[in-house]
Amino acid sequence: MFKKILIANRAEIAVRIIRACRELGIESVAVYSTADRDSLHVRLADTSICIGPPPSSKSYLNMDAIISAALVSKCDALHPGYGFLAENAAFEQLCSKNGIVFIGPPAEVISLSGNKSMALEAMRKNRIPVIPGSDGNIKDARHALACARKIGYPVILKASFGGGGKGMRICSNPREMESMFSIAKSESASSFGMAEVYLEKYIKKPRHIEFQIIADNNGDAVCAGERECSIQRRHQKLLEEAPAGNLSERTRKTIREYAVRAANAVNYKNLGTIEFLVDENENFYFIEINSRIQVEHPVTEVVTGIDLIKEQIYMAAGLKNPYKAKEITINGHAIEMRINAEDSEHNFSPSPGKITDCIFPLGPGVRIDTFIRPGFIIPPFYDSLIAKLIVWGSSRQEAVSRSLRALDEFSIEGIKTTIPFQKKILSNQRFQEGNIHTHFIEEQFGL
Ligand code: MV4
Repeated sequence: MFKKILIANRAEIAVRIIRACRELGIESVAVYSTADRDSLHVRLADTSICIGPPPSSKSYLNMDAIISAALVSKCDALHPGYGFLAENAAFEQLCSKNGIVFIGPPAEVISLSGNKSMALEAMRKNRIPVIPGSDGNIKDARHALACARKIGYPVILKASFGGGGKGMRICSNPREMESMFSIAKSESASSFGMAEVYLEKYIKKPRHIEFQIIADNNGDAVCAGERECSIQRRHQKLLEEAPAGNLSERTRKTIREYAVRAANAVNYKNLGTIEFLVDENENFYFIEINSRIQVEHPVTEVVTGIDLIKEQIYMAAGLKNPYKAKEITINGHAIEMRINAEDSEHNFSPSPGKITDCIFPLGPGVRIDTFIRPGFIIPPFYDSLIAKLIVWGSSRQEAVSRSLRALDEFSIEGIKTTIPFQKKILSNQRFQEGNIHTHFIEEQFGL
């Protein structure tokens, strides 16, 4: 087992990983930018090393500084968390070249997961349901028009190296395709450095359900249940749940089997997520693989009792997948509410600054993953997530009522947050009935 792990991240996920290391008796090394000098992960780690000034490019994305910190502190492994370098194949290779175990999938899996059209090709070959679409990247506007005519409008253009909704353009007819195609290519080139785009039939109002994979270095993969991730605003997840509601047991079981097949198709190792879209008739389609631990991993932890960060460390250390032998059971229902430093009553504008006071909800079934405390100053340089409120109930109904109770107790003074908006979501009748899809926020709140 590893003796010392460097956590190449910040904020709540860095705290989360340090806690797992502490419980496993593994020394933790935090890295931080000068803006995070006073952050909780720096305090909790056994050692901490400043890797640069606030801009991510000069700190949390600075591969050389991070590798140097790992070598100087004699770390034998590195956990990338999510975001930053978590899905950077070159960084995984740099870790391996320096004798540092990257706690995540190998470079070839990260690369394939990042190339959406290649990943789709691998799924087609393994007879995993994908959305009808172009066979690989679109060559030119004529090719796009021919594909769209064959599939039938509406269609969606997607950046092959995109993800998270970036570089997506919906076309409802040939005229729109003419203009959208060149826009999609230039957006893809400017956002991702690669202009390749592919095309799919556009699924109206789908649900976005992702399936958790645990795989050992032998490639033995299991599915640890699924998460409903449809409550999004402009492709930013706001609230996630486990298990996905309103899904027949037959469909749930079938997609879980396909998720394992998808992981095996790319020889997946460590933990990752297989994303599916599910339409109103429970037709389901693979859309992409996320080769990292997700922000919303706690809802899976709470309903399965599995510590997913520890599992990442075990799998990276070469242990056998224990869940091949023992059944993973799902107990109850969990909801995660993302608390962002954004003013949800004024167009979600960023609201960094000093937290003059904060009171966290507690009591049965309540978990908070955060790095904030009274007097802490939220820096303006990084993403706005400041806390995750994770609530467990014996049923979805209990999880909803307990979430509303917890949100009423949750107070953060000095900055604006998304707490008021989370209360609106949880109080919404359609939400409480479980009648949700990816356009729920748009439809119910006009956002
Ligand atoms: C789609 C889709 C509908 N049809 N593909 C969004 C990001 C990435 N994970 C895949 N996504 C989608 N792909 C087809 N063919 C719907 C989504 C989608 C979505 C689209 C618009 C607004 C919000 C969305 C939230 C989740 C998924």
